[in-house]
Amino acid sequence: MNRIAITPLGFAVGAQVTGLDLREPLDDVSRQALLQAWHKHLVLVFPGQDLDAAQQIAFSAQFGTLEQNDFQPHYRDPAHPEILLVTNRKMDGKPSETRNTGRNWHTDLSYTTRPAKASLLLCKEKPPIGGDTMWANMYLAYETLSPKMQAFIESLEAIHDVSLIKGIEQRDPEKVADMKRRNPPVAHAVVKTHPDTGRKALFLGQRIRGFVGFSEEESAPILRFLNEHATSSEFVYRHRWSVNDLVMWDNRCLLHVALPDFDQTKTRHMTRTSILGELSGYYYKGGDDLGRESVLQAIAAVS
Ligand SMILES: O=C(O)CCC(=O)C(=O)O
Ligand SMILES: [Fe+2]
Repeated sequence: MNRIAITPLGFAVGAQVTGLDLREPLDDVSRQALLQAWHKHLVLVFPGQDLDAAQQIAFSAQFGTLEQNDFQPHYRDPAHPEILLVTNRKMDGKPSETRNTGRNWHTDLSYTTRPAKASLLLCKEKPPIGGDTMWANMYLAYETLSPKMQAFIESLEAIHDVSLIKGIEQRDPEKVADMKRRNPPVAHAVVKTHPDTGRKALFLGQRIRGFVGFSEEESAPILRFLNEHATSSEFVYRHRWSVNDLVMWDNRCLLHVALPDFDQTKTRHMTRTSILGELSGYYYKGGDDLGRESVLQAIAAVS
């Protein structure tokens, strides 16, 4: 019989889970205990889990249907489409395309109409210092806004754009063009209700180009305020990886960012699985936002 121990790691986010061998299937009691801890702590860290690709896939699949990474097919493990390689190991003799994955605050696959429900990232190799990842609690970010601001953003929709992935311009232009073709901009509500907990959370990040119906000039300061607030240090947990840490997080109530705080000549190799989320949002065709220039022209026309 497994003896699960759950120890909080941060004030706002994060708990460590020991007492489980993730190579073994979960029994119902353990699965329920994990889900309960996950809904409470949002990020679960399982240290000492030396899983191969098939074992990571099998563990992840106990929480839902796995993403096959069709949104970003160039970066998956050729032998296992469920595994995305987040690595700075050279691939085919060239610098890896995913060496700078996750360098701005984001939710996985927010630029699609099916943002990931969860992601599970396993550390296979890491530099001696740094290469940390941070997560921010979007329930607290929402709940600590004033009632007036909550009311203001209730109907706000943000336009998520794959081309705002930080460092995307350093990737192979042909692959990037293909990513953009596959992923036209998508509008998502800024406030979403978590389907399991019923709590409201902010759905934000730095891959947003503005708000539907707002001009760029109007959007920018609102977005900056909301992102700064959402990633305040009170809401953040910063994880220092050890090899064989598996970290499972809930994308529906978190933002995360991968820090470049390490010697890039040292290997950092991570494998990620993601769980399919619910369909949400819509492809944004644009056109209904009035730019500042057009407003000024409209005024000139009537005055
Ligand atoms: O490499 C990391 O620490 C996280 C990268 C990332 O954003 C992800 O795998 O979703
Ligand atoms: Fe990510």
